[in-house]
Amino acid sequence: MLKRLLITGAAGGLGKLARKRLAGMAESLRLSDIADMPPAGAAEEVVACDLGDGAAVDRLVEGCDGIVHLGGISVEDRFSPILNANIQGVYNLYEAARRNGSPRIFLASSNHAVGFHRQDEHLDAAARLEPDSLYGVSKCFAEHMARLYHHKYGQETAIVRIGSCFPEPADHRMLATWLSPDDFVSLIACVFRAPRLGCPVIYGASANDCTWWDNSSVSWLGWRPKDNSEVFRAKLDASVQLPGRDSIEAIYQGGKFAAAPIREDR
Ligand code: NAI
Ligand code: 15L
Repeated sequence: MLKRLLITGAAGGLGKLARKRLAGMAESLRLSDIADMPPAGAAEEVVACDLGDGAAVDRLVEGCDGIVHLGGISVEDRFSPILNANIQGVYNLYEAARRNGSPRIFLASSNHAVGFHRQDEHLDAAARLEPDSLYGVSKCFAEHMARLYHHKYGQETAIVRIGSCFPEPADHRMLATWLSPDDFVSLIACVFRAPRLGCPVIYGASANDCTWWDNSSVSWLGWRPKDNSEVFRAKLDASVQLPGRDSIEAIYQGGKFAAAPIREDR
């Protein structure tokens, strides 16, 4: 069992889920975000921290033997907030980890690091990075930081290209990208249970019939997702309109992110 597991982004959607579901994985949880969080319960610490503040991130990581890194800008945005949270923030996290015993990291990357691959392509861990947004570019940066610190310092990171982790898929694209909350939690458990991790790329998707991604290179991890988005297909057919067949949204894996213009930084 871990002694102290740090969860960044603890006020966010996945952070709240992790707070609730990961309590049994560590003697205590250190929960951090820039946004307000409910007060600490038993075996919890709540620490406000801007990931862009290097000294604060150093203090945050000190004394932790595992990190679930969920904090940051989680959708397309202007460059400056992405720069602070996802680029400076990830640099700060890896430097803090280097100075504090290299705790294992579960890194929330995103399918948008490869979102400009077409929906008729099948991707494995060796797929070329093809970001579909500034957000996607920041996730490529994070993945490269993980690789760099692995090669230089042996830092272990699970680079998880999360698909769409929500209670249900919200549109037809998510039939391929959906990651159920239960499968998300079981993946984190596998990552911290593995005797040796290295720095693998893992696609965070459930056992969906419709799939674009191949996790065979990490079968050794023992993660066996259980849920399947197919159970939601009829509901989506009845309630959600399909995008035009020739639209960018329908062609590329990143969907709307691939179609969105770059936002000016003003
Ligand atoms: P979210 O937006 O709900 O949570 C992100 C949290 O990070 C927020 O609570 C926010 O306050 C915090 N944050 C933002 N800037 C910060 C800063 N400068 N310093 C400290 N904290 C900051 O996002 P969600 O859905 O919970 O996603 C968590 C992570 O997983 C994100 O890194 C996201 O990119 C990634 N991800 C999520 C997917 C999903 O389906 N939910 C899919 C792919 C990736
Ligand atoms: C992401 O990276 C986002 O964080 C999440 O909010 C969803 O938009 C998800 O990708 C997706 O592609 O559905």
